Amino acid sequence: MSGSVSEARQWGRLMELAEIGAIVGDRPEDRGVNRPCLSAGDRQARRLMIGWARAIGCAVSVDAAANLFFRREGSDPSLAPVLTGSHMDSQPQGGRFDGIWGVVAGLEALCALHDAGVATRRAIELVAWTNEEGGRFRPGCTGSMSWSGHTKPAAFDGILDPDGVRYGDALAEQLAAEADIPRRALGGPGGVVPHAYVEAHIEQGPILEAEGLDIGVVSGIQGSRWFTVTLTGATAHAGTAPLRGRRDAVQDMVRAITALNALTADASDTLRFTVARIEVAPNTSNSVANRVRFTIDLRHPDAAVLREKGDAIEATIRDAVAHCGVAVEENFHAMPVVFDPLVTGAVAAAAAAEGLRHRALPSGAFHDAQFVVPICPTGMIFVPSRGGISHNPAEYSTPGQLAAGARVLVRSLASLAG
Ligand code: HGY
Ligand code: MN
Ligand code: MN
Repeated sequence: MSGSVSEARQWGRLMELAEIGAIVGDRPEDRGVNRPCLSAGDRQARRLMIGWARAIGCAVSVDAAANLFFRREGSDPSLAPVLTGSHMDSQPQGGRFDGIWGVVAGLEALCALHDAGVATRRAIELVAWTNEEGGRFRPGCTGSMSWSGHTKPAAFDGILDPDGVRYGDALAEQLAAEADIPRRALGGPGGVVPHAYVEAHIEQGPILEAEGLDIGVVSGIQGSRWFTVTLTGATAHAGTAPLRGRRDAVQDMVRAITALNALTADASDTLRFTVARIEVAPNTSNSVANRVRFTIDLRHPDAAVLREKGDAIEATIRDAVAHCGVAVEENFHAMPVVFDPLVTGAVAAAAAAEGLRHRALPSGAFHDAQFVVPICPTGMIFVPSRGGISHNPAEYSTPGQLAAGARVLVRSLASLAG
């Protein structure tokens, strides 16, 4: 039935979805998307998916976290379903494939099974997780963390986006706009536990392309910790206030980041330390900044290193800051995970059956799969990213690479679903 995967149908759908929130990157040929979660564009894209899924008889449902599910029945309803999926939201300067390909590939797999007239014993469900990126509302993976019981959904309600919109209100707006779609219970302990979960995703790194490979059999995901740091000083006149008495939040941010660079220095270039979102107040050129808020994204595959370095962040900042008040809040902590041989084995066998060059590969990016691991056997499929570029409109994978990924996905799902 992998022969029923249609490269043209999958690519056509991806390009149609890429029109929603379309943006152009640094070069005219870099066509990306800015499609935040829980937005009108997100709902428009979801309606496209709903139409395509209903056309092959899938049942559609949405849970209280606005995770969107498409279900293809199996021959034995008493068996737990196999789950596949990814996310439809993008970074503000996102690409046309991060997340959304995994959802479209899951639909392509269901269409291939439908076209081939293949019945699986287990139902297969496709999910579009809410807010994987954390681009609009920090942190990411709020949909899969709610579904898996990792975090109580209400814990996210007070998060504000850059325009001051509450997550809880944006979620309510999404659920109201999709009131016509049947509801389903949140998953995890309270709901139906899937038999297995497979997520197809672009690699977002350079390895598959550099090694001339077609498929990554993802072995696991490194750990991530996110922090928000707030420095509070005193504003003053840039022309009249002597330097010695200032409580300059920007200068203290520089001191703090310099000290954090030393804390996280790693000659092996394994650790990932990123400061990329900075808010300054009053943000005028001739008033000393009295408040700075900046984010920290810290990652490492070894839980002990992640713990040691992450736990040292607050003290490092307090020691480095000279004049300002310091507040450090940790708002995301995803432990490193190792995927289950039941799924990695199915993916490797599927790639081999398709005659595709493949290897085991860890993920540097986090994914919703990270939060499904404690619920059921979980794994992922990677396809190459051109130049390893992602979170950038220049992100690209070819129609053929994505079709090969969909063929491996449908084979993996069919074998796991019997
Ligand atoms: O940041 C990440 O790792 C994911 O791509 N959102
Ligand atoms: Mn992603
Ligand atoms: Mn991403």
